[in-house]
Amino acid sequence: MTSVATPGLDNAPTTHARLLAWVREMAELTTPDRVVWVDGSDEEWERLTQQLVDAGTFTRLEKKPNSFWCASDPSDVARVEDRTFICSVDEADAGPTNNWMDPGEMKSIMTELYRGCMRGRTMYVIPFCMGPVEAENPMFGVELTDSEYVVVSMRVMARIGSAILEAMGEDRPFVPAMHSLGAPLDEGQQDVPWPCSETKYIVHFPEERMIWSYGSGYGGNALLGKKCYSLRIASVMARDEGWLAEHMLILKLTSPQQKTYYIAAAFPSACGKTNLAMLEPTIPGWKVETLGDDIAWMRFGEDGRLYALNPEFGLFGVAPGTGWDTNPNAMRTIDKGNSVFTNVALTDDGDIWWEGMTEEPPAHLTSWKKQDWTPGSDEPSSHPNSRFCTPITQCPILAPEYTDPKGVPISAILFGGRRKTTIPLVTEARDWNHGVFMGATLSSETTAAATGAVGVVRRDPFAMLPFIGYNAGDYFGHWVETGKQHDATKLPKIFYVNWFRRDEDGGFLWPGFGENSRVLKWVVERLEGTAAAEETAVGHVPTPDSLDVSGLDMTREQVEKALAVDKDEWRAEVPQITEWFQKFGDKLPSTMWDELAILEHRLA
Ligand code: GTP
Ligand code: SPV
Ligand code: MN
Repeated sequence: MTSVATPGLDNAPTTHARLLAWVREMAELTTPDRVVWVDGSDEEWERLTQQLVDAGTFTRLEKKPNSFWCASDPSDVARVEDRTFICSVDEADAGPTNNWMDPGEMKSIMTELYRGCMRGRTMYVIPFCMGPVEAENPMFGVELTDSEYVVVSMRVMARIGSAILEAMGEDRPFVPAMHSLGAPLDEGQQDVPWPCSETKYIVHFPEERMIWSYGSGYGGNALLGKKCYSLRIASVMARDEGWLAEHMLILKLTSPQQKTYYIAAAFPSACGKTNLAMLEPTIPGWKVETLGDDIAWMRFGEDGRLYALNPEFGLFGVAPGTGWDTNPNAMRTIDKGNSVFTNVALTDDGDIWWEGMTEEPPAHLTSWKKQDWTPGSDEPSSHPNSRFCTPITQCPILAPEYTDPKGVPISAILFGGRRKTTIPLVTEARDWNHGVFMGATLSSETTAAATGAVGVVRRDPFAMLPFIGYNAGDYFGHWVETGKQHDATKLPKIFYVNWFRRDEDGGFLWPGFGENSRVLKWVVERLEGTAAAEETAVGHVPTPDSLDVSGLDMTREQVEKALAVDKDEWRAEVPQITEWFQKFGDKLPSTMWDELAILEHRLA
C-alpha cells in the first residue's frame, strides 16, 4: 500500500491488537492525511470547536457559555430510514420491516465508497463506552470518523476518550463503528461548512456487531453510539443474552407520600420522550427526576425485577416546541452552556431561538438556512428536526441513580404515539401479553425526525420500527418470552398513552406537558390498586372521576372525550392490525393472534 506512513497511525496510545489492526485497515482504505486518537480532554474540545468556528461550521454563541450554533447542509437534516440497512447473513433475520442486503455485497459497495474517502481529512479514533465504564461488562465501542462535528457531539453524547481506551485494555470486546462524511478533499480544495455526500448508507452487520455509516453528518446517522449501537446492535445482543434494548425514556416519580417509582416509556421519535422525562408536575406534592430521555437498556436483577439503565451521556433533543412553559428543565439544562445547537435560528445578539421557545419571536433572526428571517417569513426559522446537544449531567433534575451501573427497578412501562383519533389518553393492559400486543400494534403519525412524509399514520412497534436490529416478529417473540421467563408479579405493568388526540376543531384534547403528571399519578394509583378503572374492549381506562383533573381548565365532556373508547374507530383498526401481523408470517408469536381475537370479540 502506501509507502509514506500516515501520521498518528504508528504511535497509538493502546496495545489493543484488534483495535490497532482495524484502525490500520480502515486508515489504509480511506487514506486520511493523519490519524488522531481522541482523548476527550477540555483542551481537545477547545481545539476542535475553534477549528469548527474557523471552518465556518460553528458560530460561537455570545449568550451561552462554551456553546455553538451550527447549520447543516439543507439535505442532511434527519435520519435516513430508506438508506438504513440490517445486513444479517440470512435475509429472514432482518425481517419485513428492515432494508436488507447481503453483507458481502454491501461490504463490496461500501469498500469502494470508503476507498480514499478521507483524503485531505483527519481520521479521529473515538473510544467510547455506552453506560458507566464501572459496569461489570462495560459496553465499549470505537467510532472512526472524519468529522470534527461528530467528535465534539460524541463527547457530549457518550463517555469517550483516554479513560475508556485504558479500560478497554488489550483485548476487551468493542463494537467497531466506522463513519465517513464521504467528502474527500483534493489538494488545495476549499472545504464547505457541512461536508456530506448525496450517497448515504447507514449499515449494520448484526452477527459481527459492526456498524458502517457513510455520507451523512447528522444525528443518528453519524453519532453511532446512539441509534446504531445502543438500539440496532444492542437489540440483537439483548435478544441473544436475554435482556431488552429499547427506545425509552426513564424517569423517577416521587409521590406526596415520598414513595418512589421508576417508569420507562417508549414513544416514537419526536413524540414526547424528552418532555416526559423532564416533566414538571402541575399537581401538588409530586416530583419527577430524569434518568434518560431516549434509550433504556433493561436487564433482570437477582430479585427478579427489571432494571433500566440509560447508556447515554447527553441529550440530543428536538428544539422546536421546547420552551420555558413546556419544558423548563430542558431550558435550564441548555442555559448552562457546553452545547451544540444544530439547525435552529441564530439571534442578532448571539443566542439561539426556535419556534415555541418564546411566544413572541425576535424581530430578526438568521434562519437555519443562513437567511434573514423575520416574523413575517413564510418558512419557520428552525428546521422541525433541529436539535440541542447537551450534557445530561447539566439537567437540574437528574436523579442521582443515573450513574448506578445496576440501573433502576421499573414499575411501569408506557407505550405511546401521536394519534389524532382512536387511542385514549391512557389505557392499562390486562397483563403482560396484552401489553406486548399494545407495543406490537403501536401506531403513530410520522414526524420530521426521519426524512420522508410527515403526519402519516404508520405502525411503529414499541416505537422501535426504525431501530429493531433483527426480525420484528422475533422481537415480539422476545418480549413474549421475557414475560414467560419471569415472575409475573414482579414484571412492570404496561400502559398505552396518547397525548395527541384532537377535538373536532383540530385542537389537542389534552393539555399535555406538565399536565401529563396527572396520568402518571393514575398509573401509580393503579400500581397501588387505589384508582378506579373501567374495563373496556381495549383495556382498563380511567373513569372520569379517577383521573385527577382538579384545577384543570377542561370540561367533563372534554375529559370524557380524551378517555373515550369509540368502538367504531377501533373496529377500523382491526383489519389494519391483521394486515400488519400478516407481514410476519410464522415469526409472529401466536399469542399476538390470540390478543387480536380477544380484541375483535370484545368489540363485537
Ligand atoms: P426524539 O428525540 O426524536 O426521540 O423525540 P422525543 O420523543 O424525545 O420527543 P420530544 O419530547 O422532544 O417532543 C417532540 C415534540 O412533541 C416537541 O415539539 C414537543 O413540544 C411535543 N410534545 C412533547 N410532549 C407533548 C405533549 O404532552 N403534548 C403535546 N401537544 N406536544 C408535546
Ligand atoms: C430519534 O430520531 O429518535 C432521535 C434523534 O432521537 S436521532 O439521534 O437522529 O436518531
Ligand atoms: Mn429518539
